[in-house]
Amino acid sequence: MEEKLPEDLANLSQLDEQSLLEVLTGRFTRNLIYTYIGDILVAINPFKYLSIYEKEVSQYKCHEKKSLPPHIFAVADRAYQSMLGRLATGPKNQCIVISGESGAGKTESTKLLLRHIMELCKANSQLEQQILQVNPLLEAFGNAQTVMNDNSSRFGKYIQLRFQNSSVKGAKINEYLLEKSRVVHQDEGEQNFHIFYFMFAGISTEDKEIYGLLDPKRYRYLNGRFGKEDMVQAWCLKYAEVCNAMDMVGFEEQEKVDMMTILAGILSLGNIAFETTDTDALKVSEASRGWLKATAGQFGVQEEDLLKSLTCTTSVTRGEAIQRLHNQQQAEDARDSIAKVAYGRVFGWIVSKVNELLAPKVDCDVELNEIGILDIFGFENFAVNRFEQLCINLANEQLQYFFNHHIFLMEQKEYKEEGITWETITYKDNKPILDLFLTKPIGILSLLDEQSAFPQATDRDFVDKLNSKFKTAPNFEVVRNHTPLFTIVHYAGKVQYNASGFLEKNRDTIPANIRKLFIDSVTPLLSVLFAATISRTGTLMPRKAKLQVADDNFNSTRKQSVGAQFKRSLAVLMEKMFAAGPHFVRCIKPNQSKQPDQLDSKLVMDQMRYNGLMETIRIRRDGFSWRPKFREFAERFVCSCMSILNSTELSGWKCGSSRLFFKYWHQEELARLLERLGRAALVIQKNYRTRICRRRYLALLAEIRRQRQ
Ligand code: AOV
Ligand code: MG
Repeated sequence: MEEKLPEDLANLSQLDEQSLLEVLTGRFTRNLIYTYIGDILVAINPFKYLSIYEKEVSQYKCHEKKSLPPHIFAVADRAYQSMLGRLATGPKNQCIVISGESGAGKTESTKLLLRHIMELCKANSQLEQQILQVNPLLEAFGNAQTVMNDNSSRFGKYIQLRFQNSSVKGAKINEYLLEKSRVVHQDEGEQNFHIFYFMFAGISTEDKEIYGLLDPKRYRYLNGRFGKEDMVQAWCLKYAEVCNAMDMVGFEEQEKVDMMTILAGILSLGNIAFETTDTDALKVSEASRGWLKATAGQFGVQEEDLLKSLTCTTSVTRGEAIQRLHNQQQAEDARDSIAKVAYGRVFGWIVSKVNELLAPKVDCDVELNEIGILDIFGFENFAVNRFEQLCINLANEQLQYFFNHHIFLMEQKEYKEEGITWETITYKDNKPILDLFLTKPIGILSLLDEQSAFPQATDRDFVDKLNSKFKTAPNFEVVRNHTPLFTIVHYAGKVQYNASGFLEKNRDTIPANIRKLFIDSVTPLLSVLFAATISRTGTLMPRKAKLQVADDNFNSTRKQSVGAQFKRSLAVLMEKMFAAGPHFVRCIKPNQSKQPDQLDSKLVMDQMRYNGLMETIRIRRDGFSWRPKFREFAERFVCSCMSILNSTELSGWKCGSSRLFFKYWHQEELARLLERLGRAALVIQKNYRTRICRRRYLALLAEIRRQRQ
């Protein structure tokens, strides 16, 4: 069995798609969901609880890879040891990049990684608990049931753990593009954000009255549906967990009350309907007068003001306020946009609050190192794909590119530069797709911005523009249809997008009168949320902070479009990740029906192909994934490097013109050899670490060069 089901695919003797699939399937049926490709972890979602996260906690600590089966904890251990400089040379900051389609297991992996890193650094218990509580909190507000995943992340997040030496000092979350439209609309088989259901299930009858919450089935934004008994019980527990998390992280009681009231207000708002009168003016339907009153109460605003902001737009031209009356559709749009913006602001506020509370409390001259964990929304292809899916899939393209860049591009470029004999491994380069989105001046996002800037332009105009610009582009397909559709051939498959609503969602403007309405709210939280500005990367910034932060973080007075903001935040993220030591977890979804013990071969094969698994195995098997510069290497192993390099146990490494080329397993072997060379050697090494002795260094260079000839 061992022979047939290797733990490391880079050791496969026979390498073809079929045998690879057989290995993964064989392991999966034995509940072996984790498999290595060298230093990369492949994880197949088991869709059931496996008891592999208990005793393993104490095993995967500073362990040798070969000594234990593949595990997600091993990735955490490796990232942590690398950050401490125990394993390799290279940057101290680390990033763990988790990829895979929707429902493949990214978020669960993130939680396991986080848990294990906290275990490894033996965090002080309060900070550890706070950091661990961030997830249930963010999931309640940012996750929802979709057809692909019952707990689908509807936002992307990059969690950065900050360390001083080996102990954690704080954390910071960056969030990306919450799918706000879900608040007002959910497709068939999907739900609103979890928190709404948790709230109804968990809140006491008394509190329901205080917040003004009625029977959940009465709310249009919840599609008039609620859960069955067992569901409600589970949600009730979840609500308690969220409340507990808010307490642990450090939210104040009043803030929680305000927040719940705003959520209740959003639901009431959704029930306001409009009708035209005989005089063609618009009014709130008789049946929803009560909802209008309730909403005004919950939002802490005047009923007339709320009504006005729903039924007309006020614009200021040459100093004169001009009112334009809404038609029914416009009034409904205004209602929905208030709901979306209010929810979006609450979410943004939670994240900034978490960041404030978890910010490292250390002197500013203390050097902090970082482990970042990236958990975004996975690749999506629904029956109808909208602006949100376009952004989500773009983010996934970007991640795939990051993976390709590290694994194939950089590595093979160095072989060439350093004169290492190498047979090039080709891989599916998705740069053309990224360019299709991001290139200036004529990428999809720029075209969208251009069209969004014309008040009269329609979604159809946008698609017509795309069609004329990209009809010959390799990853774009024109769709002839009455509806504004277009198709993109993504790295993970073809997706047809429906552009209806693209311009509106990209502009995402809040009319001045709505903003004013909320700034004047007597609910302190609401007022603060709307007085806040949004930084260029999309993070919510309280107004007073503006003066303290460099201008660069801020918008100019003109608001950036959602697309432009997203593009920028992705660029910032990539810059950070490119500067860190990367660790990859590739999640695979075994079946579409979310069932345990079922593996759909075609589905898995598709993912293996678009992930480039075969190519990855080939490069890990034949290639050299650790390529320190001579100097880096010498600094790290200063006193013992020649004896190590000359050791008969270390074979298969090569020497380039300025770098050494090691296989992925060499790092561990070196660490072990170093250990064996004794404590004395280690002590000397430690002393020399910061300032390498020049004479030794030159001798080493000469020795390496001599060996190379
Ligand atoms: P995702 O993050 O990759 O999708 P999740 O991490 O939410 O996917 O996983 C989906 C579901 O699969 C979870 O709710 C669990 O029920 C199950 N699952 C995943 N990993 C494990 C595991 N290691 N052990 C047991 N069950 C697991 V999305 O957020 O939709 O892209 O946007
Ligand atoms: Mg997720």
